[in-house]
Amino acid sequence: MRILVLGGDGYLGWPTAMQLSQRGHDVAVIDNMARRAWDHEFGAESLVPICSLQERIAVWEAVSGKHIVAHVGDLTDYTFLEPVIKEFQPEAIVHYGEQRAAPYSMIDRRHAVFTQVNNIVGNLNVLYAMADHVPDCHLVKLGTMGEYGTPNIDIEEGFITITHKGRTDTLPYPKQPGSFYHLSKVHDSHNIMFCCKIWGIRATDLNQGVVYGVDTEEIVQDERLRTRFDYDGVFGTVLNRFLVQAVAGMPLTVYGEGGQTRGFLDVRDTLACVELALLNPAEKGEYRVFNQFTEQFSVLDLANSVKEVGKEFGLNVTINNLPNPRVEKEAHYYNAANTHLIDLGLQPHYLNDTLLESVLRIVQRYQGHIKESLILPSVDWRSTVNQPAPDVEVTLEEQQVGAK
Ligand code: NAD
Ligand code: USQ
Repeated sequence: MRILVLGGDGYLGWPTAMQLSQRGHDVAVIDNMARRAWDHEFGAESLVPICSLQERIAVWEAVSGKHIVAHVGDLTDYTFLEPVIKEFQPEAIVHYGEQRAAPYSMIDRRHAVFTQVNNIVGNLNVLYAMADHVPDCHLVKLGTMGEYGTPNIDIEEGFITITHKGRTDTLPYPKQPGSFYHLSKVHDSHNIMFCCKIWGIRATDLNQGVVYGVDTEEIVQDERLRTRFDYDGVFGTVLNRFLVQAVAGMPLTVYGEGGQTRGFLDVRDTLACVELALLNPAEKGEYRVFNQFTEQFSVLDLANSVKEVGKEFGLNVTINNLPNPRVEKEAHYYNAANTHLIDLGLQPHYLNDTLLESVLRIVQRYQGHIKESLILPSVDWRSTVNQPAPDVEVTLEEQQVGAK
């Protein structure tokens, strides 16, 4: 299959591109390297050093004999995107290429606007290019479990059947996202569903939970193939952050009570789910939603697991319940369905001590790179308004170009 991976330089996009090319697919990737530039705003970087996309592609070719084609450009720029899609004629597009951090989107107005423009316009451009040039292509779009929020009823996979005043219909599941980033994914979902309806596009929206882990079958073949590993207070996700904090000897940063419960999955299962969606495409005109996670944990559950495993490493791990910088429920009902991918054959890698130990070992290898100043949360949901305006209004793109 000819597969175009959008966001192919990112945490998930790069290992996905390698795995799909290993499986014999013809793979091209698009990325504008924005994720690397966003690090310059905070003086952050991936804990695990990562080579440039071009170097990783060259190493992958030497290791596997497989060639991945890279296109460096911005999805929001249709003059860049359209010819790539027109010429490559993808049979499937895996779309990871968005700004994905909730805290980044809550810094201030500029970051909120940037996140929504980047994500929604990029996604809309992809939909137009598909309709114009590859109408049979299957879009596999990464959405998020956070689109649903934390309702006091079971979460279904995208749709819910409701009887109201004696009439029954199956409708999109209500969305109550918790950040401008998560909202951008809701807006994407609506646009995709609409385009499936009006143009007959086929699409799978993967509502993914929080991903953890560092190793995939392909990555472990050469240290230069490693994917990024974020631990800072803006881009780091919770379990990856706790593992770094444990090694750094810093208390685990549980926000508030720690009863926040989310769906989680191993990075290897992200790749497996995407492959299952690709091999079992949506019908023409079909918009379907799979909830992509394998287990549910509360933040406190995770902190306690890291504390236990830390003991085996001789680490004295402590937990600090910080005032929650986010506006979210800290104790709530949470029960989400995730049967569609299991029905397609997903065999999950469940979180266990062996996995935690293997990530801890990688973190220990790069312990010297940990910047402790980046660990505490720096973005508060309540103070995203009334931020001092810059003297001269520059766009984030201009600021990032300046930082490079
Ligand atoms: P990432 O930030 O590491 O990778 C995203 C990549 O997209 C980056 O390399 C970035 O440069 C690129 N990109 C962003 N905007 C672009 C644009 N306009 N044009 C071209 N390239 C652009 O993120 P990730 O962790 O790999 O996540 C990938 C996707 O999966 C995201 O859409 C995210 O919302 C979703 N997701 C991630 C997680 C997680 O825990 N990491 C969980 C659920 C969903
Ligand atoms: N949390 C802590 N301490 C920390 C970091 C986070 O208690 O040090 C808490 C948060 O308050 C939140 C939960 O852990 O309740 C998850 O936070 P996170 O930063 O790990 O994940 P989130 O902001 O939800 O975003 C991540 C990815 C995003 C993806 C989402 C899936 O960055 O791209 O969409 O996970 S989901 O959570 O299902 O929406």
